[in-house]
Amino acid sequence: MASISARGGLLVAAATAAALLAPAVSGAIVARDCARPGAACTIAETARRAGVHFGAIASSGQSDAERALLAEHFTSVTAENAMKWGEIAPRVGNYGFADADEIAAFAETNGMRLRGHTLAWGVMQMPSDLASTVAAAADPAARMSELLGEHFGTMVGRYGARVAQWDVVNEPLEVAGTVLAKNVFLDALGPGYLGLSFALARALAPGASLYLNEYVLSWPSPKLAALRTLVGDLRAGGVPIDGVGIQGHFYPFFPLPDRATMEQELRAIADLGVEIEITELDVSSWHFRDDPDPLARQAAFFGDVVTACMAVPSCRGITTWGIQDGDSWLDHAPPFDLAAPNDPLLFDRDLEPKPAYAAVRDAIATRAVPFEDEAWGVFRRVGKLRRDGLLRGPSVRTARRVVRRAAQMLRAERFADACDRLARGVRAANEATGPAVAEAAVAITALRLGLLCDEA
Ligand code: 9MR
Repeated sequence: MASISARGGLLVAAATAAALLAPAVSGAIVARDCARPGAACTIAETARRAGVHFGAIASSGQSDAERALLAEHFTSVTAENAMKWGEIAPRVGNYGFADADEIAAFAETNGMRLRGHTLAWGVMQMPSDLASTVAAAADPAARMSELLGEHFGTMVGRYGARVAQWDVVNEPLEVAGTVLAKNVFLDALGPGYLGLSFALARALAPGASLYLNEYVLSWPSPKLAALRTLVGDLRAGGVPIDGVGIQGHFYPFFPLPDRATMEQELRAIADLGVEIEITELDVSSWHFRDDPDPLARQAAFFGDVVTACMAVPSCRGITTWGIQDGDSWLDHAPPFDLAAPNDPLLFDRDLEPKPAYAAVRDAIATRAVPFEDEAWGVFRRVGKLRRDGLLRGPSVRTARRVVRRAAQMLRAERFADACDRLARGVRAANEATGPAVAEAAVAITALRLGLLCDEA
């Protein structure tokens, strides 16, 4: 069912403004319907149309060409390392912001969402003197709370205006276990470090989405049940967890789950009432090493992961943990380096899209509403407004007729013709009378905006 409400307030506001003007009919319409499988759209274009995010990581070592791919094909950025506590402050309080600043500026310049990764990760990449500083304090728990508060305050103070989503806590559970991982925060504060971290983040970043990010969840396992219990209990206790990040590293040497299983797992977490994202997706080619067409198999698996996410309404985004195969952590981290080259990403070493790219794009497209369906929705809406007596006059008939014609044009991929009809539809709606004139004009204008009718 078509809906323009999903497009968000900004677009509707823009449509309202545009509806006041008589729309110009453009001669050079380039719109493609990204909701169609096989459309000539980038992943980023398709993701925007589907209302989801598709991201990748940024690091200071990336080339200009890699950054160009990031900006063109992705909608969201996560700093691979630069925002981790020990990377940005190798010693407690000793901050060097250059790399994180650069990545935040890159995201902003390119209109991309920024995920903040990560505020509290107690296992790796911490300031080298964090544990000793806390241990030396007269009251280690108080000192750790204070340091967490200072660190969160520093990070949210500097990046909060740009970070839409924070991985507040990363990997709180043991690798494949059901208990909290032993770490510097648990040592000092006990399990209460989780509640404290989210409460701090909420107070500092009231508008951001707060995530708990966890790994080794992609297979049915007791860890998944433990995560559900953990998140459920924390939320029941008032801890402000908005979302759960499922990392989605499909390492070599571990079996791959099937699509139905992945979907079940995502639903099991979404059923807690949280939003979810797949935050660190990569798929080692090791899995397909004996296949006659490894790239096709890898593409099919990527498609399955993304399809599973798209099938679960609370699954709002996906981030791949890298851009191109030549730059993946898997090739350097034991034991996964034994499978190098893992080639786990969407672009190859020549920065060309792999078959997985199109598989991902088409899977995302399943959540986008085709323009044609949207046009039929507008057609029905205008009809209802007329029946309800809210839209009156002879031009209503014209508006309905041209919108119906536009829907037919869209089915035939005659975008310029559809834009032309929709422009007439806006004019006709504006010539009607009754309290719903603006609503009808906005609905038709919103469709024109989605189609990029006025862009060359
Ligand atoms: O990709 C990151 C790699 O460069 C670092 O050496 C590594 C150190 O821990 O962290 C990698 O990113 C991890 C992420 O921050 C959290 N989930 C697991 C990721 C892969 O190890």
